[in-house]
Amino acid sequence: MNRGRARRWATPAAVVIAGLLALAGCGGGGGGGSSYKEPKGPAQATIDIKGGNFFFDPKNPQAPAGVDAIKLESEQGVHDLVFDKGKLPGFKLEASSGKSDELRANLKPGNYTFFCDIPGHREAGMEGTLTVT
Ligand SMILES: [Cu+2]
Repeated sequence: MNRGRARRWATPAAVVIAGLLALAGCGGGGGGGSSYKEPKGPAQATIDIKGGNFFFDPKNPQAPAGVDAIKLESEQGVHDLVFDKGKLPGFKLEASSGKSDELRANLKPGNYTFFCDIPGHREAGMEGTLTVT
């Protein structure tokens, strides 16, 4: 009668597996953190945006649809660049004076509102719209 014994072993194993699955499920769920995944492939164009106190230049850049590089260069002060309304979640460029930051993004046709999310900067004028065609 080894069957009864085998059953007894099977139960704890199933519990452990179920527990592992539950853990994996918890950890995998997206919390909208700072992880941004760049698309594969080379950028077909680079969108150069300068930031300063308190402006973006150009304020309304244009770009072709597809994979583009977006570059933020700070002329003065520390600034960042994020997109509004859930577009490109996790995307964030940050640059201090004289430095630059760059990431690739897969852009679809449409308007992308971007801004500097350092408190007060957007209100002071650090906001723009990227038009993708
Ligand atoms: Cu700023």
